[in-house]
Amino acid sequence: MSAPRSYTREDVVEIQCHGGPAVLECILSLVIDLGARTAQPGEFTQRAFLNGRIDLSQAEAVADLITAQNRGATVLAARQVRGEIKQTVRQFVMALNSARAEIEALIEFPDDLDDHLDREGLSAMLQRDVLGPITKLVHSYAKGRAVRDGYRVSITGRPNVGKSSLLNKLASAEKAIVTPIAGTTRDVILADCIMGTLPLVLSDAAGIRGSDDPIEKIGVQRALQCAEQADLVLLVVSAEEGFTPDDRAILERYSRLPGILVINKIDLVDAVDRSELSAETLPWPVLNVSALTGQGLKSLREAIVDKGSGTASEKFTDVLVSNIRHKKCFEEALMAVQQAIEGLTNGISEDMVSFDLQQAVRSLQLITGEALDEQMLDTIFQRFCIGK
Ligand SMILES: Nc1nc2c(ncn2[C@@H]2O[C@H](COP(=O)(O)OP(=O)(O)OP(=O)(O)O)[C@@H](O)[C@H]2O)c(=O)[nH]1
Ligand SMILES: [Mg+2]
Repeated sequence: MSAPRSYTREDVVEIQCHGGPAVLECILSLVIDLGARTAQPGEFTQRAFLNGRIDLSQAEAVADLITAQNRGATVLAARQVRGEIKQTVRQFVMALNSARAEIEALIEFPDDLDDHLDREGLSAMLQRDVLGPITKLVHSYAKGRAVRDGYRVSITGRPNVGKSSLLNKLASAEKAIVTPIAGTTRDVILADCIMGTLPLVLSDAAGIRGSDDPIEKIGVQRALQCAEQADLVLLVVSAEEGFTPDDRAILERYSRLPGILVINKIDLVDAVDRSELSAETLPWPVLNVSALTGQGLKSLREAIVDKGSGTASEKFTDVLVSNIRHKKCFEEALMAVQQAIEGLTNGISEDMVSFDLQQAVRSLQLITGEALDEQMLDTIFQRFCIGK
């Protein structure tokens, strides 16, 4: 394929052959003997970027597309490969540059302009065209991440309440070891599954309790951390033991997150005692299940899908940020724009305001790769596999 109409914009020769390993090996050593070398991870995409075929956000989306685990993630990555983030950034940069041009004109030719800088108008434009939309983009990350990586559902609770049993049932796979011994699970166990159309990552971990066992202690720490990062917490309690003060302590720890209180082992009791669970003290819905008999699991699945479908549904029309690096750059840009707006309002000198706007532009250009950081480039392209 002749340049520039190839993936890398360079001349490319593609050799097609029979796929057996011996034939491949022969051809590979032949071309290497003739002076070729094997590609670095992501080198083709990196060249495409360096030769201006795609911007950095598009290159990153290629990696996302390759690793996409579900349809929603594929759709999102494909939109970004087509340049959704690039175009969004371009609009912000244009607005910021036009604001800068207005200010710079005043700095350079103060006598040419009859009227002074329209600080109010400029600040209103920045709020409407830049600050508002970027704030929205930063907030979209929670959804973008859930679409890309799956909705994170963390199963937590005291030891022995049936967390691992529940994970196995929900994931329809024997992922975690189940025994009657309290403190069985130590590592965080992850299971990918799809409920309805919702892709999710279930996690099970050590039961939360104080322990002198050094291994269990680490397990509990990981468990706490895991639930902390969840999109949805399933707090499992035992119907047999009732809602204990330790259960309440765990609940209070996560009550600011979306959650469901799961009363497990209902096969062991005649009636579930909900006297400790008044609506005022409980931020979450309550469901009765038995991980042993499967009773109530259908409703639990429905409740999980219901909670998650707003966050992680496949249907999204707005631009979503799904890459943590992009989110950080947007946040930096946001801070700089905020500072510029404050400067405009508080009568700060024009050159300071212009500097803040320039900072915002730079943060945005880190997303597209127009502003560059060599180390960042290496990190990004190392994520790729060889040959991409
Ligand atoms: N009767 C009954 N027993 C259950 C149920 N769920 C779990 N069990 C039993 O309770 C015990 C503990 O189950 P696990 O799933 O290992 O509990 P866990 O919360 O993961 O425990 P740790 O990993 O130690 O924190 C096992 O003997 C399970 O068979 C249930 O719904 N009903
Ligand atoms: Mg367990």
